[in-house]
Amino acid sequence: MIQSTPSMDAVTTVKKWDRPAIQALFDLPLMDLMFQAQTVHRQHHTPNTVQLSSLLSIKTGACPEDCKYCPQSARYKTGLKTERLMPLDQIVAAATEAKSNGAERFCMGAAWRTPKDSDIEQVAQAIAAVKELGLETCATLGMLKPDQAEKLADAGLEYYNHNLDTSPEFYGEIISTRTYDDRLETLDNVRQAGMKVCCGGIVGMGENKTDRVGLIEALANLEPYPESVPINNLVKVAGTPLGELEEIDPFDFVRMVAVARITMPKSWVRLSAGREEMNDPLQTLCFMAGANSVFYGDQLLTCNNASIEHDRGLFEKLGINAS
Ligand code: SAM
Ligand code: DTB
Ligand code: SF4
Repeated sequence: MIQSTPSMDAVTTVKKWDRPAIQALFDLPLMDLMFQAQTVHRQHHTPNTVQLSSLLSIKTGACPEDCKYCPQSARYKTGLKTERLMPLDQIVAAATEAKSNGAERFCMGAAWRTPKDSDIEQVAQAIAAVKELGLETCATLGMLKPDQAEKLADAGLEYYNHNLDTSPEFYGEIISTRTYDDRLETLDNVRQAGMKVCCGGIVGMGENKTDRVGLIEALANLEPYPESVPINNLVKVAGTPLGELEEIDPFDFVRMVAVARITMPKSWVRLSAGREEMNDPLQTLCFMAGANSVFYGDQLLTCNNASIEHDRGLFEKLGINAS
């Protein structure tokens, strides 16, 4: 649905999705929204198929940023054991195991504000080694400068994950140590280097419904929109400022997935953090809403994920092909 008004036609930056159009999707009766999302999904993707991506924290904790949701920030006492950059052989061993468990993509995450150039050299080696195993590669290492993005692309990195997290107006309530524009700049550097963008956000951080509209607006109007869109349900970690928040209405989470699917029809929409806390019917609604990728493996970065055994059982029950 291309939105345009006479005044917008006059400028070059015509928005593909404006807030009223996105809000109208959120306001649909749930069955109508689900029908539209499933229809769009089937126009662009193989039905009953979910992509599996495994995560590994290659540098854990002691992060200087203050993201209020994150157990890895040095500012919060979460009891997390910090770890320096993981040696190459351990990364390769974890990737080998992920592949043998059935993962197609392998994502390496590091608790950095921004990597040092020496870190980039080491991660570049890991990327090349993981690619050699026949896995798709993804990394999330914090903010990147243009030359760092180029080095990662040269090493064979296919996707870079860097989330906008929430709407521009709510963002300041969650993070003060880097701006929305900083994030957009990194995303631009990733694009310029020729990599695919994995960019999404977190639901359940105390944002209001308009903030979810604002996040979708920011994502869907990126040029081009991200190839991969992780929708995380906040994992409430004790010791973080958001550790005691109330659960959001599960149908609101499903709506977020459906609106992401409709507004970014060709993307992988990834049902990301928070699946361990979701029951099977809720996850099933998310797949119906167009989620077609999950993080697979017993751990996310530092938090538990739905177990491999449980996921295999769920996919079997639903007739989902997963790889
Ligand atoms: N430090 C890098 C950065 O922030 O870009 C990479 C790692 S960071 C942990 C990757 C993403 O994980 C964050 O952008 C956030 O969206 C997500 N995340 C972190 N903690 C989370 C939590 N408790 N619940 C849900 N998602 C979370
Ligand atoms: C994303 O959007 N979600 C993943 C991935 N990108 C790197 C991370 C979720 C982290 C959840 C908290 C943890 O395990 O530390
Ligand atoms: Fe650091 Fe990333 Fe966690 Fe923010 S989300 S505190 S940048 S590891």
